[in-house]
Amino acid sequence: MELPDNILIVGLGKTGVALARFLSGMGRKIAITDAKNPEALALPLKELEGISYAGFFGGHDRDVFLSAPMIIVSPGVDTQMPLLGEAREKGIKVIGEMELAARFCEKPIIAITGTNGKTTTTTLLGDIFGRAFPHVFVGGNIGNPFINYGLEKNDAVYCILEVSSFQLETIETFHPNTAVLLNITEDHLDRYRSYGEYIEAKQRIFENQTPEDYAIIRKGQSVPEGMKAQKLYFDPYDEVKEGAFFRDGIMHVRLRGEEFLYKRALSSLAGIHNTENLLAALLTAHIYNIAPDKIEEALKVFKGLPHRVEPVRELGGIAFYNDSKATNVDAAKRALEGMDSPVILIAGGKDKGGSYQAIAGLMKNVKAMILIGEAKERIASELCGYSTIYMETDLEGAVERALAIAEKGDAVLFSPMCSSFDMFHDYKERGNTFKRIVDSL
Ligand code: UMA
Repeated sequence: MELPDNILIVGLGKTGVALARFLSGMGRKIAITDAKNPEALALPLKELEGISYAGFFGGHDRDVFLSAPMIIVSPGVDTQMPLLGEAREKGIKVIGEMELAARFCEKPIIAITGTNGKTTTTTLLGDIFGRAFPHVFVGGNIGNPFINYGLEKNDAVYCILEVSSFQLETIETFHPNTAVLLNITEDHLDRYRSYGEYIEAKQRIFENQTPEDYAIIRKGQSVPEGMKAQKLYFDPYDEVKEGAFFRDGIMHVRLRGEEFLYKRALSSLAGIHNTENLLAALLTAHIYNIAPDKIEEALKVFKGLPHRVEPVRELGGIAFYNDSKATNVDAAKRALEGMDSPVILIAGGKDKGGSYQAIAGLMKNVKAMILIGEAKERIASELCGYSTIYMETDLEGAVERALAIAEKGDAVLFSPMCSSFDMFHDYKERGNTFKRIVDSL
C-alpha cells in the first residue's frame, strides 16, 4: 500500500503506540491525537520515547483532522465521529489499524470473531498451530495489535487473529483464508445505532473471502447472502454431515471424507459454550491438516484464560469466581449456566444499552444479586422480582455483602454483564481488583 508522507493516528492506546512505531519505522511523519490529556496518557507516551511525532492531546482538533491525507483510527474510536465524516468528504483516506496491517501481511490469515469466546478460541488455536508450525503470529483484539506483525522480522507461517466488530468496521481488503464466526448476541449497543448494525459489522469478516476460503460458523447463526467461502458448521447438540459436532462425550470432526474423534474430557474448559469454542478450534486445525496428536496435546495443556469464570478461592465452603471478562449479558448467562451450586451474583459496570433479560430464566439459581456501577439501577429495574437485590457503591462493598449473605456450598460469581470503564481501566484491572479483595478476606 502506498503510504503518504504525513499520517494522523487517532487514539493512543495499545493500537496507537504500535501504529506510531510501525509508521515511524516506515519513515513517515506522524501526528497523534487523543481525547485524553497528556497526564492521563503518561504510560503510552513513555512508550513513544525515541519516536518523533506531533502530539495533539486533550481533545480532537478539526484542523488536525483535516490536514493529513490519511487518518488511521484505533478500534475504540467511533467511525461515525463527525470529524471523520468531514475528513472523508474532503477526500482524506480513513482506515483502521486492522486494514493497514492486512495490507502489509502476505501470510495466510485465520480470523476469529464472535461476541463471546473469541479470545479463548484464538489462544487455543495459537497453541495448536504453535505445535505444528515453527512460528505463528497471534494477535488482533486479543491485545497484540495486528500491526505488530509488520514490526517483527516475521517468519510466521500463519497469522491467527482475534477480530472485533470495531476492527471489522473499517476493513476494505482484509481477507481471512479461514474466518470463524462463533456467535452473535447483543453487545456494544452504546456504539451501534441498532443490534442489526452490530451484526452487519461482525459479518464483514466474510466480505473479501473467495471460494477457495473457509467460513466456520455456529450452526443456526445467520450469515450474509452471497458470501463466497466454503461454509463448514459446528454444532454442540446435533450431528453435522461435514464440520464438527459433540455427542456422548466425544467431539467429532468430519472433513474431506475423514472423521476425527476427541474426548471432551481432554479439555478442562467447562461448559457448553467452551464445547463450541473447542469444536470451532478443532475444525479450523483440521482444515490445515494438523496432526491429531498435536491437537490433543494442546487440548490437554490449555487451562483457559484469567477473568473467565476463573476460580479465585474457597473460604468457609464458599467458592469465589472472577468472570470480569463477562462484559455483556450473554457471557454472564454462559457463566451462570455452568454453575451447579446456588449463586450470589455480583454484577454491574458501564451500561452498553442492551437488555439484561437474557439471564432472567437462570435467576432461580441466584440467591441474591449485588449490583454496582453506573448500570445498577437499570439492571435492578429489569431483573427485580427474580431475586433479592442489593445495591453497593463499590466492589469492596459488594464482596463484603456477598460474604455476609453466602452460606457454605454457595458460589460467589463476579460476572458484571457490563464494560468496566465506569470504575476501572479495563476488565483485567477490574478482575485483578476483585481477586485482591477476595484474597484479603
Ligand atoms: N480515544 C480517542 N478518541 C475517541 C475514542 C478513543 O482519542 O473518540 C482514545 C482514548 O482516549 C484512548 C485510546 O483512544 O486513549 C484507546 O484506543 P482503543 O480504545 O482503540 O484501545 P487500544 O488500547 O488501542 O485497544 C484496542 C482494543 N480496544 C477496543 O476495541 C475498545 C483492544 O480490545 C485490543 O486488544 C487492542 O486494540 C489491540 O488490537 C479490547 C476490547 O475491549 C480488549 N475490545 C472490545 C471487546 O473485546 O469487546 C471490542
